[in-house]
Amino acid sequence: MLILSVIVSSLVLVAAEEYTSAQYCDKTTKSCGNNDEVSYGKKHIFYDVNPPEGFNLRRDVYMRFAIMLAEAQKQGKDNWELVLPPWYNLYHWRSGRRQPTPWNKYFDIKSLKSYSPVVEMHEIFSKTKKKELEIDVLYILENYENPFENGVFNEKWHVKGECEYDGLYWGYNNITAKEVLCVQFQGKVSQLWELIALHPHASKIMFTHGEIPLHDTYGTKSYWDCRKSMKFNKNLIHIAKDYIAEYLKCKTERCATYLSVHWRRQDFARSRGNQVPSIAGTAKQIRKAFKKLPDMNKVFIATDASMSEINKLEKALTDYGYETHFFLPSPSIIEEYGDGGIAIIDQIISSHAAYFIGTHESTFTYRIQEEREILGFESSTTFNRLCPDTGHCEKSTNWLIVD
Ligand SMILES: Nc1nc2c(ncn2[C@@H]2O[C@H](COP(=O)(O)OP(=O)(O)O)[C@@H](O)[C@H]2O)c(=O)[nH]1
Ligand SMILES: [Mg+2]
Repeated sequence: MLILSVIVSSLVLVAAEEYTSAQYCDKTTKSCGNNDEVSYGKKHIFYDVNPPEGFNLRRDVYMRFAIMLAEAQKQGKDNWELVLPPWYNLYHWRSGRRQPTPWNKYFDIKSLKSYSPVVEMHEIFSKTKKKELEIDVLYILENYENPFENGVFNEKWHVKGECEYDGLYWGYNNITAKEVLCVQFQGKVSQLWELIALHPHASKIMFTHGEIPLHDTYGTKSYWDCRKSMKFNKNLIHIAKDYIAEYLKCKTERCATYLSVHWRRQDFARSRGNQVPSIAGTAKQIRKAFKKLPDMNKVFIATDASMSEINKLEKALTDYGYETHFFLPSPSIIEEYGDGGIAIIDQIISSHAAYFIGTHESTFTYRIQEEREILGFESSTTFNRLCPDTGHCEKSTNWLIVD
């Protein structure tokens, strides 16, 4: 058994290396070779996000930067590109993938590029022919201790001075920085141009804690244009659609055959116990929703719950007479796409359901709601949430699409 698991894990590593080898060079084990800088005339913005943040908040942080670059491009500032930060060591993704994963594993890069000037990390390496990369200025963003000085939230920043970077550069050993500066920052992402302007000769600028700068405007047409361009990788869409056709008996974009639920557990169940329902409470709320959908009896559950919780919910729903579905990935899907890909498949399946119930304040749920807005569902079928068993249940905010 041990031997088998060693073989399986080395296969995963080999597979991971295949698609990252173009940009990945581990200084400790290989010669990194040719270091001649061959610039292709573009300047680059790199960013990273606070390590514990999950995939779906990271998608929102991406949008802040992508919109910043797209808006600048519209105003003629067209010499900057945004480098897509490879996915590495995500807190919730426990299985497989120890190497940095490029965005094309999860997204349609052509579509991202149609909205904003973005490049994959490996494109930088292959275009410059350089095996090591030196960032000119790395800004470590920090929050102000008191964001509301004299009771007001003002936009501002303050360079504190040189400091140390103890991050991982997305898992790469061949990336370094010439200058590292700590800066307190609050306000809109477009304010970062002011920090960039302090170094007119720099061509590679990086920001850590990309979650600190805020959207310039949230929920506007730019927001939705960017959001629409965040299409998933076609293979993941294909897997999800095959599943929907086979198990949920639907071949259209807006299905009429099933209800879907995003049942967030893990850290939510542990640290927000009074905001999420019990297993029995979840089943009861699903039954209540079915009362509004008289001809339906299929439910799809997207979840990060443990197997024992899944079994209990499945039993409760089956006892009520509902046909209950979970996406159970094959070993080859786990190997190829890891936890991130499986989460995306769960999101796609949930997005196409006739009726959706999400988890309050989960960015995983928010991204499903946005997808449903893009698909053109009635908002009453989308902005529904699981309530705690007892106590107040605040209504979901309806973030409607702007075309
Ligand atoms: N497969 C799967 N994974 C989930 C689900 N819900 C949460 N997760 C995992 O847990 C992570 C939650 O982090 P995040 O994306 O930030 O969403 P949030 O914490 O709910 O706001 C996701 O990225 C997934 O890896 C689910 O329904 N299905
Ligand atoms: Mg999270």
